Amino acid sequence: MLKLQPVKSVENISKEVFIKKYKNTNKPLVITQLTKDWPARKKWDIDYITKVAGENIVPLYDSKPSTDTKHQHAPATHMPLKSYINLLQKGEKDLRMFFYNILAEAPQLTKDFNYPDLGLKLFKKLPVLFLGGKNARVQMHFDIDMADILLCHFGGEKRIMLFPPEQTKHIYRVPFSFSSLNTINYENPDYDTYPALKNLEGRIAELNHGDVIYIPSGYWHYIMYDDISFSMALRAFPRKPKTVIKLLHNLLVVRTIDGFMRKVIGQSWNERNEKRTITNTHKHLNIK
Ligand SMILES: O=C(O)CCC(=O)C(=O)O
Repeated sequence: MLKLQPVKSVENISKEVFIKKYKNTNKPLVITQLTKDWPARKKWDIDYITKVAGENIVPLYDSKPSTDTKHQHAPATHMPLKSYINLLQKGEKDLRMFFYNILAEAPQLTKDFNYPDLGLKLFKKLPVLFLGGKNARVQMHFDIDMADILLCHFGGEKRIMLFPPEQTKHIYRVPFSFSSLNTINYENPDYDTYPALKNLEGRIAELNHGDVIYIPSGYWHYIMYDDISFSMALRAFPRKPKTVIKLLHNLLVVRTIDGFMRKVIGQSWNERNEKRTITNTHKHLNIK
């Protein structure tokens, strides 16, 4: 098992304490009662979402690595939300709804929550939903936009592993991507093949209906759905110059080079990056 400590959990927190102890120090936190007065806490479940947005055609993503010239974040398929939920209820676990903008696509839902004042400058145009089935997994990644995130969870349980940016050297980041090697099983790591994982240290949280987790900018996260459930992410874009530069670098340099090389050389670009992941990670590593 990986070295994982629980994420600290509180019922509520003042803005001042949140800024001092969590935002300024980049530490994750679960807040269980932040959504206490939101209508969403009473209303939001799978049936309600189906009632409100069931007819919407939604893009769905699978966990297969892109092995050709296609963009690595292209949707696998599209279908009405109600058909997708039907599939989940029959046991589908690979297809996930990802970064679905509810302000644009299901604006009725925006009446059911508010933007908490914790000292994060939350961007009100981008409340996005993530939905997955029982046993779905979200590959280890960090968010390209380097946002601070409040992930507000509804429905059943899910668990999330979190690793600060300083742990990147142990995580097998694939060059020109924002994810790690998708052959790694973080729940049952193969230390013979991936010895750097022995040095990896992170945190784990269990999220239940109504819980909110603060994911600081640049944190790696891996998500395990234990039930059909969904989360809404509220995000605050970076303001510190160093982090803004990282965001621009991710968007304009890393993503552009990757997109270009995939188009031009396709699968051999992917293979080259997978090999480099191992050599880069093992090169400087002092395995304990
Ligand atoms: O909860 C999920 O399914 C994914 C959330 C996520 O990866 C994110 O907010 O970046």
